[in-house]
Amino acid sequence: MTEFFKNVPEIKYEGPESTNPFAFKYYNAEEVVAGKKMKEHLPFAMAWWHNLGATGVDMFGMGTADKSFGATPGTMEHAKAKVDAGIEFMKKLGIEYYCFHDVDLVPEADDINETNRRLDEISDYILEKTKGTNIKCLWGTANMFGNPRYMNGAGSTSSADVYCFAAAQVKKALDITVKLGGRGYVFWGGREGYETLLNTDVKFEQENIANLMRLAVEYGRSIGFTGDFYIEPKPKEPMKHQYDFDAATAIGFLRQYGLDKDFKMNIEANHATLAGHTFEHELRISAINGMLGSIDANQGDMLLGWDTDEFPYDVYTATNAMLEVLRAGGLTGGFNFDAKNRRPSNTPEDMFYAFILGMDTFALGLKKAAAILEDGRLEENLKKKYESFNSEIGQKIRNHSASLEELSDYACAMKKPELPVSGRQEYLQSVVNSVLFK
Ligand code: XUL
Ligand code: CO
Repeated sequence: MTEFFKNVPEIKYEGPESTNPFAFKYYNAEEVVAGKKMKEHLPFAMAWWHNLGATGVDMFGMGTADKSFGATPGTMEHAKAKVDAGIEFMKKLGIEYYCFHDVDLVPEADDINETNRRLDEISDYILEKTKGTNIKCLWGTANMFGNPRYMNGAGSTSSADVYCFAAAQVKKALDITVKLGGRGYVFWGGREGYETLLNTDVKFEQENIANLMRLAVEYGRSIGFTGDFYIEPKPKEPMKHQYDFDAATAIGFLRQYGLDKDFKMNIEANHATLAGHTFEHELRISAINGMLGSIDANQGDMLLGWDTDEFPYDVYTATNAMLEVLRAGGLTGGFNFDAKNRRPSNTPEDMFYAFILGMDTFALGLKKAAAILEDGRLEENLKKKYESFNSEIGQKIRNHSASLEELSDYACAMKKPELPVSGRQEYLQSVVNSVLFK
């Protein structure tokens, strides 16, 4: 069998002192942190589209990376070479999951029946090639934003015919996800939004999107899909205004249309920052609503207003994110590197450096978040901050047994309250630093 990454050995853990570029410095799959193995805390996934597909094409120029894997792009031979290369890549890194869009797996044909046939063929091939390994699908999805037919959206399209094509793609992508053992199914509404209200019926479009999701749930459950459906919120790009702006918006939408029992959030770090939030904010909002499902692990650039999909290297952010994940008791999904190499990092070796960086960053984040929880000063401060709600009147507020008049009488009898306790933000930030750089 062809070896695609001949210059790259199996990547092993060598510890922080190692200077070997092909070694993990922090990710040690079997090491137990906060009661679980690192690999159980961090089910990492490879995004088929970026890792096996993205060549660095941008608005100003052609690709710089060769992702042909010895075959002609646009052919089934190439689709199969991608499977072979992808499996070798995952094995060398010890990654057990992958995520895909339907058209990442095969070139789309003019006739949807032929595309579906190709999907059957490639999914058979993937099953055959992953047999006897631990490699399986984390989540699948349908690309309902690339083809020109989706210029007005998929669930939100103005064309009933296009809506049926979206339904057909969702149906097939669900079939393939189930066949490949996927834990989840994602809806990222790339074109589900609008450019101008002058030509848009927002209510009509949102009802149609919800209906498509409801049909997907009904069909998925009927073919034995027991995993979670996910919405991946994003505020903008490609549309000026996307309906799934952020976690709070998407959760409200799911509740409004009765989809909240089947759906959770797939939170992407770069989407969070585009919405003007931190990554950890989006994780917290999802978690407190019981909807923290999966993570698209990447990083944006605060100086750029678009989705740069960088590999995560910011240990502060990863630590804050892992604090949220640990407090929530983990994910039902995993950590999908929806990230790509920078255009000038164009060699096969760079693909590995990128994953080593991302995996080590989250491993460090996990270790540091566990150490912060163990240290206890943050949790202790939190308890102290809300301590006044343990008083008699505080208890009544918490169990909703006091009326507005009673609270008012209490305040009037007091004449003037003391100031709340200090937030101690700077102290807490120095606590975090002292744990991080111990
Ligand atoms: C786009 C994005 C997608 C989704 C899957 O910004 O994140 O790749 O993750 O459609
Ligand atoms: Co994503």
